[in-house]
Amino acid sequence: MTFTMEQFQLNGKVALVTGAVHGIGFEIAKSLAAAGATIVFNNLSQESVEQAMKLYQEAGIEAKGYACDVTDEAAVQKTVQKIKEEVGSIDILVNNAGIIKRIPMIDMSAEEFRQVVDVDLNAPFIMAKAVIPDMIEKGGGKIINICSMMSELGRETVSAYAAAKGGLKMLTKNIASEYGQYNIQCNGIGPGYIATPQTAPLRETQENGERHPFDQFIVGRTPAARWGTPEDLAGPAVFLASNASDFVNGHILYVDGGILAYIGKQP
Ligand code: NAP
Ligand code: GCO
Repeated sequence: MTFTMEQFQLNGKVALVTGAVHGIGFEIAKSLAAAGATIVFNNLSQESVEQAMKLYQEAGIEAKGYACDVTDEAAVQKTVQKIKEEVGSIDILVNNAGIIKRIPMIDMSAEEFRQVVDVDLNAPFIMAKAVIPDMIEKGGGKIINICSMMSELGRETVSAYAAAKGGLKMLTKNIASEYGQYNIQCNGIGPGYIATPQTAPLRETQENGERHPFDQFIVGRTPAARWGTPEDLAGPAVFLASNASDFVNGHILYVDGGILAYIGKQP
């Protein structure tokens, strides 16, 4: 088929972005809306959903929010059914909700490790499982899993997060392998270091007024020489949600300003 810009349009599509009340999820939801999709989102509490509804309204987007814990399979099944009845069945799922606990591994309890794996790995499985049957029935769909630098790299204090995001990379490839025959594309976005509430503790100015050492470390480690912004993920998200990527499956698109390509500055 000859290429036209129409291939990037999402008109008539229903997109569910999990945890899209601020940060990366909110920006991805706005970009999908700008490309024509109808947006639904969820977050843990009704209060945060209502606050976010106002943000969407201010941005001129008619989004519908649901209070739902992505780790609770029964609640997810119920919410996906409710979305189908109230908005339409889901064409695009973005597994964005995530948590991190920065604790040295030998000080981390097994319960803390499980909590991270539950939100960052088990929940994308639960969410994908809930939407795939309708995608099969309607002849296709898009699943985008928000992975991480930690899908490829390790560092001190993030063992659970790295284990979960590494697992999410492989879940992505497996969904592509298992359901590609039904015209379902499952890909990942691997954001680099992005300025959001999740990374705020790594960017705080020190008591002595100096930059956080991690802030300097990341800027030096990134060929683009800056932190990413949630807006940096907008174009990649629209691409992976649209027909322009129909033969891209099981791929992780790293949006990292070049971190994974770079050996680091010589001393
Ligand atoms: P964020 O601002 O903390 O957003 C994460 C959202 O997920 C929050 O709204 C959070 O709810 C929600 N959430 C957490 N647990 C949930 C649950 N059980 N059910 C429903 N919602 C839940 O973080 P972000 O930086 O935008 O990150 C978004 C995604 O990108 C995450 O998967 C993260 O791991 C990934 N990521 C981030 C970076 C980065 O540098 N920032 C880089 C790579 C990947 P609350 O508002 O209630 O906390
Ligand atoms: C950390 C960070 C990271 C990022 C991100 C990188 O403590 O190292 O929070 O893990 O948020 O996922 O891609």
